[in-house]
Amino acid sequence: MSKAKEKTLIILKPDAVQRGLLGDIISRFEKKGLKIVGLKMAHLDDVILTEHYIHHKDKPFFDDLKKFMSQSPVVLACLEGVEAIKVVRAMCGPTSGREAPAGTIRGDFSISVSSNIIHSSDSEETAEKEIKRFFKEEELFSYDRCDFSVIYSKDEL
Ligand code: IDP
Ligand code: MG
Repeated sequence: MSKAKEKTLIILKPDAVQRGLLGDIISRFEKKGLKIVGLKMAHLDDVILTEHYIHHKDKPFFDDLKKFMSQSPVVLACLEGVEAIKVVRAMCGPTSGREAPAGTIRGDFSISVSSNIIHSSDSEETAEKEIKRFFKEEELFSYDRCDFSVIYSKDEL
């Protein structure tokens, strides 16, 4: 597989939708050089949120987190690029918007630990699972971006 084909999942959470930040955030990923290979809006229900956050089921914030994530639709995207998982996590910043450095998405747009704008996959294993959880095969696209020859050097592709 080409190095530039690594895929990760992001969820623009209800606070990003409510606050009209979708365009600003998606634009950052496009400008970085990540390719959007899947994009849609969905209202997540309790079943899928329980599955998605199952590793937090014993945390005191579990129920509130699910409530927050289902209070409005979210936007889901699958992004592709060299080391996409690590790059996107770094662009999002650490969990707390108060700790996240300026220049990161959470650092620039959030002052909360829970309402922190965006989710992104944290490892190859999670990315694979999460992409399958939220996207059907036919909702993911393979295409060339005409600027990739200047975004990457030849040996990176
Ligand atoms: P991450 O999104 O940075 O990977 P996780 O620890 O996996 O952070 O937590 C998942 C989500 O749960 C966070 O993005 C945030 O919305 C929420 N969350 C995490 N820790 C807390 C907390 O201490 N209080 C309230 N909500 C939290
Ligand atoms: Mg996490």
